[in-house]
Amino acid sequence: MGKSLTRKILEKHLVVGEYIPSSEIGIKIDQTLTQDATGTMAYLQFEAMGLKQVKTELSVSYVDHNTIQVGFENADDHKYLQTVAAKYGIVYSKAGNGICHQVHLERFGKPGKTLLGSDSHTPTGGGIGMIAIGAGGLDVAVAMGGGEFYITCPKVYKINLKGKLQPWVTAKDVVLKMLEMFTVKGNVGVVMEYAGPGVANLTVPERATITNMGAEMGVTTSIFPSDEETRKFLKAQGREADWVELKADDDAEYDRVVDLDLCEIEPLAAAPHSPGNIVRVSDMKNLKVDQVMVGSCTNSSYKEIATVAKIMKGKKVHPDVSFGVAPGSRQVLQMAARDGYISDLLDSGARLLEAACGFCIGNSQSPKTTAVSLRTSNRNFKGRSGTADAQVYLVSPEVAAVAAITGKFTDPRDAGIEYPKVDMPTQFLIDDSMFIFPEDANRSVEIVRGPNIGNPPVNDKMPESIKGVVGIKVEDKITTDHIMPAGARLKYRSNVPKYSEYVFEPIDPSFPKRAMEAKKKGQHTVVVAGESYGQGSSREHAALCPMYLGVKAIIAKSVERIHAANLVNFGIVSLSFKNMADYDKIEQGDEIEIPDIKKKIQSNEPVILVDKTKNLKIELTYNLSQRQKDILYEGGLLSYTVK
Ligand code: MIC
Ligand code: SF4
Repeated sequence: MGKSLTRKILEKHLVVGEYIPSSEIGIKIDQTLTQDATGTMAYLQFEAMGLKQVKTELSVSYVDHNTIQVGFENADDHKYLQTVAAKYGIVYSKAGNGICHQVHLERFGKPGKTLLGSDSHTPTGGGIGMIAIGAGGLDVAVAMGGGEFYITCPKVYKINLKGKLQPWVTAKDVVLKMLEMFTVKGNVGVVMEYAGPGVANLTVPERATITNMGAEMGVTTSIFPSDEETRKFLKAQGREADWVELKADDDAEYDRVVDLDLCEIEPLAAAPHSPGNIVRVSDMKNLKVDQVMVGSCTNSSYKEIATVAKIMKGKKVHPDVSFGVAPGSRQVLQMAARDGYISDLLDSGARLLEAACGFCIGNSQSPKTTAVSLRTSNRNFKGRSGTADAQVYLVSPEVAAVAAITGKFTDPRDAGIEYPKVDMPTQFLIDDSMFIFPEDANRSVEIVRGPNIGNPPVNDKMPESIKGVVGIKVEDKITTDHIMPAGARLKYRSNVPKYSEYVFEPIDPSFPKRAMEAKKKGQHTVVVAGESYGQGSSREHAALCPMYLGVKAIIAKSVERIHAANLVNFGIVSLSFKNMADYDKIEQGDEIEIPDIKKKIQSNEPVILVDKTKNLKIELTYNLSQRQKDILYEGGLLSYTVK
């Protein structure tokens, strides 16, 4: 039997373990990326490791999330990131240069390489044939130091693409279709590998849209082969030398094969409040729209911005709609300006937004109360837009543009507009002047730390027994946006004590005070959760800040991949129920004890939760490798790495 492309790349990078699906493997990381919101903590942790320089082939530090600069905090972080990059040999991409994933695809991604990024949408690189994985900042810091990255050796699903997309149907609809089929949970430890004759009909940015939003399925990553389209894209970026042909063997073995006919897909949307809540645009007809936002790392390439501009040309934005367009990178913005598309957009009444995450992370463009907002981004979790009761729908740029004109959800196929044809450029505008490339001479540079930048807190060693209280009980599908909100709170990422005041803010703002009081009394806090806990972003603050508040264990029906790894990295034990019905028996405020947890885990014995309030004993399970256990005993990866 032949090999999948995923297997070929992973085997080439394997440093620990064997390629046996479901076992833990350690892989070599060739490239890393960070963004400012997770990067500051990642570099503080890197500094704490005491190394002289990064050991990867390439590490890039992007500033794209927090470019609003209300107050001094963002600017302080940016200066810190710039100086730390110069010192350790990291490429620095200034604010305004674009969204990390879009820029990385344009300027640095290489087929066949591994990329680890402190952002959950790092799999965008899969569009160019990379194994690109999102992780917490501390894992990225370790990889920058030359350490391997650990994953569960994945199951590989072949998504066999056939046919061609019809006019007005886009790559966004393909990934929304995938989300309809696979949902947002239950895909942990899976890689989606796209193959088949339909692949050739998708450009690299279209493939990147699919691998980008594949993150919402909870998979390890998604990948496309590297073919003639990939060569053309890299050539147009002046990087043909980076191209290699890569594909699966014809007789490759897969864990599952699913056929997807591109001709049969129709315009789709993800309805509030989950990317997996898929509806047909044709069924949404006439729902009035208040806001339309085009951009984010999912849909902001040159072709997409040009297509939107062509739809808007000669037309006006509906009087009741606020329409914003954020190109994904400075390259996209410069080209769209040169080719007259920005002018067409402005003529129509569009608002030009910075080439950054902006509206997608909820730190700007919050819609009005109860607004219907159509966005081309990838997440519509409740409140993420900054407006708790806004109804956010995720759609393609085409559906977004047509709604901006009509003021309501409209099936673009029925709008009476001719489908705008935009060809992929054969030559992109290349201007790398907003990158600062490290020079050896700069290694003596002094790192600038503004008052917003603290030290990464270190945890105590694992206690023998956990004794305390159920600090909060939450339901299924709690995202990291619920645990650690971004938006207006984003500027406290470098200040853990302050940021910790907002843990679980959208669910129960009184949690941090309760947890802190318990901590002061010497009690531990545990969190009880339903299925798919920790969906969404890679932000390690969703583990780091609870750790700071004294959380020692999460007892959940299931935990998503990146968050599960972050919990281990910050010394929080992730436990599950042997009998899922026991979830219903525990309540917030219950006094609990998990006796001898350390010894039990060490000797692989079942762990028992004693609920003293209810007078109950509940059996808990765990799935930890020896390496993870050792990290937990030390209180987290930082202490384990520098010990
Ligand atoms: C997101 O889209 O949720 C973010 C903001 O990019 C996060 C990273 C972060 O919280 O800083 C992600 O996707 O990992
Ligand atoms: Fe930025 Fe949004 Fe992409 Fe996250 S999903 S990296 S916030 S554009």
